[in-house]
Amino acid sequence: MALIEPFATQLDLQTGKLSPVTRIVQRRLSDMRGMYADTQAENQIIAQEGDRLIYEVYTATELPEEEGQVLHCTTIIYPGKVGDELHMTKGHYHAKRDRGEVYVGLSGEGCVLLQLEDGTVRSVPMGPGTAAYVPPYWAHRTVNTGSAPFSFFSAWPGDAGHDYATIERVGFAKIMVWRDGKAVLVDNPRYK
Ligand code: S6P
Ligand code: ZN
Repeated sequence: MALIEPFATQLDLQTGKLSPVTRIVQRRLSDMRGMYADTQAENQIIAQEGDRLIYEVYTATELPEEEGQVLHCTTIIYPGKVGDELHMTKGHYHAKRDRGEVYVGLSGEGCVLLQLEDGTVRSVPMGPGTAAYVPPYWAHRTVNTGSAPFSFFSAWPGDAGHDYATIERVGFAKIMVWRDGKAVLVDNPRYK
């Protein structure tokens, strides 16, 4: 296993940004084609306002993706909706399904949606200071349920890996939508 020098990273608790930063991944609406339930709304946003920035992932230091390392980063999800569905991450299973993760809320309001392969879904609300546990076997996707950016810190085992393809294919059985002035979890009409 690689021997890493100890180091610290500065976390901005207001914005969720890390410094120094070596990699910022930006996910725009076009990177998530087909993930929001309302495809018409998705196409309309891209045609009328352009390719909206949905979320960013800040990584301070590239660590080897191997057993024993603890990978970590922050995510900032900007507020907004596609149709009535709230801005969210793509979501994934870990390639090694028996690897868990911890999320710590920094700013804004949101939730983590979790799903087992049999379609069981759970929703865990998050805000500043919430430590949410993502147990092994659960796919996870985070959602901004507020009107400000929602940011959180995450840490997971170095050998977990990421399986995006399964969620791209089947989706989540529930989606978080804005109805009557609040965020509610409803059945996903496009869940396969
Ligand atoms: C990694 C962890 C998070 C997400 C990030 C973006 O295991 O769960 O750091 O990568 O929140 O979400 P996604 O679904 O695009 O990776
Ligand atoms: Zn993960």
